[in-house]
Amino acid sequence: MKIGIVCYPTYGGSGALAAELGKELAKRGNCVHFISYGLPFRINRNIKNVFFHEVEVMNYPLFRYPPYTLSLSVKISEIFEEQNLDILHVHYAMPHATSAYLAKRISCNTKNKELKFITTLHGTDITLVGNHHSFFKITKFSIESSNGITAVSNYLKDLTITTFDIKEDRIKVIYNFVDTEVFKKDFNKSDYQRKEVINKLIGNKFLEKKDKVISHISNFRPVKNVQNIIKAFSKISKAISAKCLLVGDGPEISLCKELCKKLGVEKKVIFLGILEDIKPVLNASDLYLLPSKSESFGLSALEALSFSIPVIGTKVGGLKEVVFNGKCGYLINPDNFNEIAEKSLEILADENKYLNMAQNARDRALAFDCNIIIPEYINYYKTILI
Ligand code: GMT
Repeated sequence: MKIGIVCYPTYGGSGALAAELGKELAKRGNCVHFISYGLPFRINRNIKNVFFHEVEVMNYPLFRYPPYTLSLSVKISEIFEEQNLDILHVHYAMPHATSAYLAKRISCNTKNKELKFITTLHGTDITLVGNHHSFFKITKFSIESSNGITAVSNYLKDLTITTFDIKEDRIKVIYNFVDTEVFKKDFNKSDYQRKEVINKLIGNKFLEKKDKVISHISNFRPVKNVQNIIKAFSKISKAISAKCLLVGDGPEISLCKELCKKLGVEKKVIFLGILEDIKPVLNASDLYLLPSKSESFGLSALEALSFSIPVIGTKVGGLKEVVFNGKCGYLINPDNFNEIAEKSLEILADENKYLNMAQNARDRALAFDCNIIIPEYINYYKTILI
């Protein structure tokens, strides 16, 4: 198949998922055309069957806000016609589903083939952005105009139905996935050798042999609740020898750095910024924290589970469909950083419990392996194309 993928190229779950999906589809012999304003962050230019088409955004003194949605619509319709795409898959409703709808209408007039598009709802496009009154009607319209709709969890499907009054049978749940053969702890290396890879990256001996390593990866938006990770870590590091690796960048990063200083943990927490490859971080980690205020699935938690890392995540949203409470980690109230600290210590201080949870984590991730989930997408494309 020739498949167009529209996504945000920046650091975030929907872009990561779209990039991984494109690579998996390409591996299976499909031609994948990414359309975005930048190269998606997990894609490089030398992948077989993967192409990238940049959307040029024109600026003009009259425009206070350049109309990206329109430029994207035109680019989609051009690529659809030039490449003879079979299907378009847009990730994140806002404004991608709207642009896809416009492209479909544009191409109806110029080509005899109809552009069919699928919209995947990822989370904040429903929970925070798309439901804002200034976007509500266009989000509902664009979702309903899609030929197919997928949601990344049952939680998100139900929320979309109640928020936008979408018919239940129009939304298919297809979970996030992970390549468990690639996202896998390297047990051929010792704990310390895995830490040394991070020390090399940083350029000093930040991680010591005795340290327990706690990590978190995100775009540091308020919804990610990173400040509660730091508050919890401050308590954990008083009880055991521990270090914290924070990956990513975003609006709350300065606040988080200040908080580290205020709590006196600035030498034990390192901000690694945006990393192309997060695998070395997960390879060196003992525990992963994701206490978001809302999380529709939690792709980064799944990637951690795949590295046999227990996860402490939020009770709120779809993470409970991924992390089984008490088995491969714990689900907590995101406002309660004391609980994050208590549960972290409970897991890290008891070796038998830790090993059991680490094994359960890996087993849980196997249920979301790409070889299980990618065929679900391919079959869905086929049903939409009938
Ligand atoms: O907030 C983010 O992490 C970014 C966001 C996005 O849309 O880029 O991620 C969402 O999509 C991921 C992939 O489907 C999900 O695993 C995340 O749970 C979801 N984030 C939220 O719901 C906050």
